[in-house]
Amino acid sequence: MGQRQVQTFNSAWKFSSEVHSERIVDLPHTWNAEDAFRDGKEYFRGKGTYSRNLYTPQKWQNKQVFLKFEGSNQITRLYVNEQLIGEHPGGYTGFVFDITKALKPGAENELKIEVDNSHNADIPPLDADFNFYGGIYRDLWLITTPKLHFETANEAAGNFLITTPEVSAEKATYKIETRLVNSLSQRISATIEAEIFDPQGNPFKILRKKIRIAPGATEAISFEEELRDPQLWSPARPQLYKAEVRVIADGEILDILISSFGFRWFEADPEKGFFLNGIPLKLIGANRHQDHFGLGNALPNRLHQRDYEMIKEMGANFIRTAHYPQDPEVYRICDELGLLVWSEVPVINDVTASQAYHDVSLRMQREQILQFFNHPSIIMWGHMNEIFIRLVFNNKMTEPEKAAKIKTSVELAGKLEKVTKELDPDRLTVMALHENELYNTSGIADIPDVIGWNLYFGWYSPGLESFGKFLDQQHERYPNRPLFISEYGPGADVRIQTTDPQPWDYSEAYQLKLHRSYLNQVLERDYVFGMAAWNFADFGSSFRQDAMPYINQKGLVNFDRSKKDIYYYYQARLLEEPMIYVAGENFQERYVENAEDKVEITIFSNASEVTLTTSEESYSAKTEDGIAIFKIPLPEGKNQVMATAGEVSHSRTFEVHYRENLVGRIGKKALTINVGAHVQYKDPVTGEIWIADQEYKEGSFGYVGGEVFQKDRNKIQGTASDIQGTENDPLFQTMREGIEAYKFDVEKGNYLVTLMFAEPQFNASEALIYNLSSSEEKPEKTVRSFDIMINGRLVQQDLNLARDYGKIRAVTITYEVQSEGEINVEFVENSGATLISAIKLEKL
Ligand code: GCB
Repeated sequence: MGQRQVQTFNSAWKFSSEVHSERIVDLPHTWNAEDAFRDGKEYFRGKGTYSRNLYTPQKWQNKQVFLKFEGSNQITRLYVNEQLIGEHPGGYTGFVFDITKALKPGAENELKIEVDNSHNADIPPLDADFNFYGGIYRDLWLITTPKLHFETANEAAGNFLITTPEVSAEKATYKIETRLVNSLSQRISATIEAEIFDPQGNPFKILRKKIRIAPGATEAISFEEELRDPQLWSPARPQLYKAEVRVIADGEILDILISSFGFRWFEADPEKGFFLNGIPLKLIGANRHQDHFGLGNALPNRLHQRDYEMIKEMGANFIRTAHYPQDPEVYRICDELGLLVWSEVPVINDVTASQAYHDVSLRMQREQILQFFNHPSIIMWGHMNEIFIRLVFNNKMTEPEKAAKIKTSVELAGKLEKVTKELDPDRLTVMALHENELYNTSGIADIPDVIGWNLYFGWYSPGLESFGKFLDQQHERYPNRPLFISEYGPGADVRIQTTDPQPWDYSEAYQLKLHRSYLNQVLERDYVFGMAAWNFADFGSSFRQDAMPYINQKGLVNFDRSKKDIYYYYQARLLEEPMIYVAGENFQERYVENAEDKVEITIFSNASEVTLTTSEESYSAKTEDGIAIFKIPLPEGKNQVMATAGEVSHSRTFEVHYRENLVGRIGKKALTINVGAHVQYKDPVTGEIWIADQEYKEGSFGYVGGEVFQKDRNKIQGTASDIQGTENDPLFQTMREGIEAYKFDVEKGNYLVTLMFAEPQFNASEALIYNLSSSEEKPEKTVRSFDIMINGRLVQQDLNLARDYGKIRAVTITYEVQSEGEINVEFVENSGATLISAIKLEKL
């Protein structure tokens, strides 16, 4: 047994800040778990203070005492007994402080940790599409060691390095590098041992070196060995070796460190793609952010593990820890599960020319590499993401300013590349680019080994098919560049459903359409060595205004990790074991015209043919790209269907409604319509389904006149603004403008008519930078006023939404109506165009 003692130091810290009164918290902790989703861009960015006492027993006098942070965002300052011990810039890598000298033995010692997440021009990221949650959001460790010990307070955060410079199926070499520190006041002789265990846990080698080390000195001791027939690490067989290094003096083991490692080799060929251990392997997976619903970035390890388990269960073999190094647990679990990793530092969107910014970026890269070096799962070190995106969209910068910015960005990329290769010549370097020629013309794309393209064709730029064309052009122009698709994906909100998906409608169906197309286009091209969906899960981004404000909804799973349909689609494309899934977890309520109109049911399966059975019939269909679509007649009411392929089956109940019968049933069930939208929307609180809109036809219901409202983005319907005063943003974001009437052919009786509106015209103070299209917001329309008549009676005169309620605010008005046999809601314009977002009709 060594004498090093390692324990978490997470419990019962006193926390306070300018905006938080003193309270006791446990780590991991962030102070932004709530306000980033309530206040948007105004979430608290400032200084938080954690304090507590540490009692140090007398016997600690012959120990070294360290505090190890796994991550704390973003500047951390540690004080012990009011003495400043040190400061660490950067929120995503670990660091260790040696606090031995500041401690009073046999006494209470005051610890104070200041953490500051204010914007800081010297620390990356300067800006990015995610939240910079403040706090000590990963585990904190208290470590005591004997005076003679392995180096702990360094950029490696105490890690020792295991390199595997040569690996083949027949033999491998491995090198173990340790650093020993003598904090004693005399010279001492010691033996350093390294013992190696095979993946089955059997010890098979002990290496030894003797050393004499001077007081106060730090010595590097390394071992190099060869091994026959290594048991290789791969996603299919993630076999891990283990190394234990020990310091022995006077026959006593003083210190021990342990690390897993593995043997594998790989290459990314610009023509043929990726090879692992000599075997071709297309890399398919996702990016992953580290935050979670309700918790911000302060996750218990179990939730980190669960994400990667879900990624593996999806059939993926790859993950990009976008956009920053993640919890140490992440790399450990990826080693164990067999996921290949691209890990990167958060140099994103913009850089400054300041020396300090460059230094911190380089330091982050050194820390990430040294801390996570031994993980066989990691194959690529990333060092920049879309570094020119701010510049490209900045119309205030002069040309010389732009040129200077480009120059410093290219210089920094060069420096990052150099540091990375010096520390780790055996892995690939990579950077992620957005769709812009500047990366080529500036030369920055020539710096790393491989290029990742973040491509949003079919979303920010038009045309799903443009994706493959773009890749072919790049490949032709730069045939020696291995290409990877580092991001792709549309926003998708499970409340929004349709069988007629369109770009920007946020439907799950459009998410399926886009991912399917991208998968096909990548699989057709050997030279693209892999792809990572954006993003594994929905994540917090305070400036976003999507279907859900402050959330980037491009996840394959929701922010709480409940699965979207697309997750199962990937299983159908990637899993080898038989799978089948009836899509539509959130699309169980189906509205079709009548008995002749068919219900569309989508099945995901990796079988070539699947069967769908209803209570009446059985149908079969071939799958294409993992999908079989059945269009079948179903009676109104609940219908259970079962999909089968060989041994596997899955069933789901769909509730079918015929639109032609809806007005006749208003007495039993209110009719709720998502006016101006081709999608249906489910309010998760009331359970109401706001059905897709339709034109009026006799005996039924629908709109008369007007057009679907289009605000921005290539004539995409609706607005993506955050509608105030509602959680049902999508319902208010789509609308019909210039509408003349909304009619229902109902029977005589008393009704409630609810009209819902939002004034969409306002000038967004900041355009969404990720909108890569060139369309501008239309100028503000100042006045919109209209009257509303129901069955010929004026119920609302001069409704001016902006004046009476404010812009982009949800407005709901319910009117009591007596009807002799129809309901006719007329909209009469005074100035500007009439407008309505949703309508609900209930019978009393
Ligand atoms: C990107 C960025 C990523 C964003 C994503 C998006 O290209 O690299 O950070 O979150 O686009 O959703 O717009």
